[in-house]
Amino acid sequence: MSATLSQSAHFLDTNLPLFADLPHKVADLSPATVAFGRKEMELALHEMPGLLALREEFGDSQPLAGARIMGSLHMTIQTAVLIETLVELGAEVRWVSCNIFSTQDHAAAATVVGPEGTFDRPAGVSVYAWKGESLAEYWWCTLQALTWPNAEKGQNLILDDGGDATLLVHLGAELEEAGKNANPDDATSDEHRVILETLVAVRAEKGDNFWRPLAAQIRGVSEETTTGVHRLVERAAAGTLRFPGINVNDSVTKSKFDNVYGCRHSLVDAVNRATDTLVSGKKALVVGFGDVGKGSVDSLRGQYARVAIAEVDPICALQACMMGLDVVRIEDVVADIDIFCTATGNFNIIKVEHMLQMKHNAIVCNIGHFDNEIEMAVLEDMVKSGDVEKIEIKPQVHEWKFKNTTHGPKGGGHSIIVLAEGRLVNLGCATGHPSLVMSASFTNQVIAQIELHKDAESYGKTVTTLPKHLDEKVARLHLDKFGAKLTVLSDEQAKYIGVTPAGPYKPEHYRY
Ligand code: NAD
Ligand code: 3DD
Repeated sequence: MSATLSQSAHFLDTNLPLFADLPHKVADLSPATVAFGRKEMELALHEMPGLLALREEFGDSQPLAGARIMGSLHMTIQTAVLIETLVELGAEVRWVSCNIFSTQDHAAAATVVGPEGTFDRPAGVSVYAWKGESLAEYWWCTLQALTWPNAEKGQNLILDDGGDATLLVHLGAELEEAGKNANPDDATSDEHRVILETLVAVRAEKGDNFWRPLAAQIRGVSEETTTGVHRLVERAAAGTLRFPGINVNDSVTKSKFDNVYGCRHSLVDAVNRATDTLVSGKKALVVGFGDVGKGSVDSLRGQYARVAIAEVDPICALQACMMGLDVVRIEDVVADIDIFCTATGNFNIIKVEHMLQMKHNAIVCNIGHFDNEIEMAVLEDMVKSGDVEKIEIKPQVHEWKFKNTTHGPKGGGHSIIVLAEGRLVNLGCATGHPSLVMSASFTNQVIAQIELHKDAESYGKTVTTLPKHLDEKVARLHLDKFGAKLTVLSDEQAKYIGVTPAGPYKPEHYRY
């Protein structure tokens, strides 16, 4: 790596200066890794017609000229194609992953080098991401991507997935406005402590006016996922949102495709790659039967697992009944389940009290955004207390062996197999959703970024979704890939159902 490290203090256990002035930091920039990433991006682009179409439609007009985008979204091959689409439309971009396990290192490498660069003369985008980051490294990466070479020309847009980048900017600015410093002793989790330590370290190095000027340049954020949207809506309701947010998740062509069909593809992929355990015939419990839960159930049923669900929402529960699924409570079935998967976006779904009752070698995973769906922090504490032994089988696959239960082999302690340390399993143990599914999500993202760059100030401090005609445009862009032929509505028919022949074809309140 040619860049020299600055001399500022090292940050926590990263062995890296807090402000490293590095143009990028990825796992491996070797020619073979770069070439592998580039080839897979080439294959992916062919499966991402929406992004290809936007490059063709807007390549000349450069609608993102002047946009400086900081992205915090899983650094995968599909995201690499998204990034290069943003660049082709005129944007400057800096990027991190939004999860410590989801980076595909060859995607990061190819993105840093870019289409015109070489491994020894990278000419792509500043990426700070590698698979297997520590929590401190994760937040160090986020800080690097937020720190542009010229602070007066920092990011003016954020593209977020889960809201971590938006969170750090808001917390930093709020503390400065209150004339306060963060206090790591206020932390409610290991990750929260790292966030507070990050803020303390920044203040020590940059003083008390680092975050406010940075936040003031940001005109808006487009948010990828359900949990991130929840965080934005909470801030908007509390009056603390500093810039408008576009809720990409609730474009129909995102959540009813990515969240459903993406998880249908990638959950069983992850379970297979991680464990090689037969899924057919096994008893599986999916907790949460929303979009992700529906896709996850189909994924496991596709391998003929016997799937039940747990839900709190009677409508989703009734939908499950109509699909021939048992609707159960976890505590009633926990001893009988072979594969557990949480998909709620909530927390403390699978508790240690459940784990203590699980079958020997039951598989436990989460496909929601954060790791707190499974009580991982309590499990980690039991390692410290000697009640549980954590055994790495391979990266992102661990046996957690309970010392004091008696239903394990020969009456000894039983074990459970936890995937991706409770973090989203399809990106930690596999490669996430396929390109054609992510194409729809990311076409919405690019449209949202163009919209914010054009008109953010008109949105106020609100959270909005893209209009339906753009949702339908995204769908149209993907039909040819399936050889789908749309029927054309006659004027009379359009009038009869109260729409125009060109659409939109549904009222705003329509539920797909
Ligand atoms: P959703 O709101 O459609 O579904 C979540 C469901 O969980 C709801 O039906 C809710 O009633 C249920 N639920 C909440 N608390 C529960 C509890 N204690 N017990 C049982 N059920 C409970 O949300 P979604 O779009 O399905 O997303 C779920 C999570 O997955 C979010 O964190 C989202 O960000 C994430 N996500 C992950 C991926 C991925 O690739 N891994 C993709 C999209 C979204
Ligand atoms: N997500 C799943 N697969 C992905 C991939 N291949 N690249 C990037 C992100 C990917 C997560 C998305 O589904 C995100 O939209 C979310 O979590 O909602």
